[in-house]
Amino acid sequence: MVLDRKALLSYFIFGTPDTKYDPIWLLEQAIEGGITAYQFREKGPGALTGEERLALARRLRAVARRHGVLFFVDDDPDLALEVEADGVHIGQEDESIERVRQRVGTKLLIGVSTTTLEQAKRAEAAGADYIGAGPIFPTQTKPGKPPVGPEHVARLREAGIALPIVAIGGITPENAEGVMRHGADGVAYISAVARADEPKKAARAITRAAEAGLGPRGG
Ligand code: 3NM
Repeated sequence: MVLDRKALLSYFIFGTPDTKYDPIWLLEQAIEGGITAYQFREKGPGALTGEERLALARRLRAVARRHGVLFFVDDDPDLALEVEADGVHIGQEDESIERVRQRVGTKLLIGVSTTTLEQAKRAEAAGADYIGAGPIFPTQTKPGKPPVGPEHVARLREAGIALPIVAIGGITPENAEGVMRHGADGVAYISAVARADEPKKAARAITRAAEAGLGPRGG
């Protein structure tokens, strides 16, 4: 499928370990708040496995489809194919982009997590459809990696990276607009919505901030 980069504007990610809420309710709330993409990332202590994981992925996929929200699966091309996701997202430690592309062909979009310019260049050359860039700010959700700061996004653009860039790591309604102004196509976030007291409100705030930072772009 062809990726419209506008669909990456407000990219919510979560799995059951990231939230106290019912996952179906949470995704519906976030969609009402205006998110444009969702990634199923069932990772960490207490994460579902096997049939339970597959069943939840199917239910969330159906919700996303009903509302025209892009649906990605983290780190599992087979599951992504099984539930007919729009795409699969892979990290630097996961299978190579080339191998994943061989497996999924053009059925699925491929997103790749990157921290450095070199990784971004490699992802672009290998045929990724978008890159995640981060962690932009300090984050508890994926500890251990020093943040690269919002200027990193501008550096990627200055270096000629043309792929859609989704900024991730410590994104909040307060900082999303500024990150977008550095040249990102979207912001991706877990805690800001999955752990919010009012997820719909949080999703709305972060989406509006991202829109404000997108501004009138050429092309
Ligand atoms: N990937 P929060 S940072 C899943 O830098 C993930 O590639 C990152 O969670 C990267 O919005 C991150 O709670 C965690 O900070 C994002």
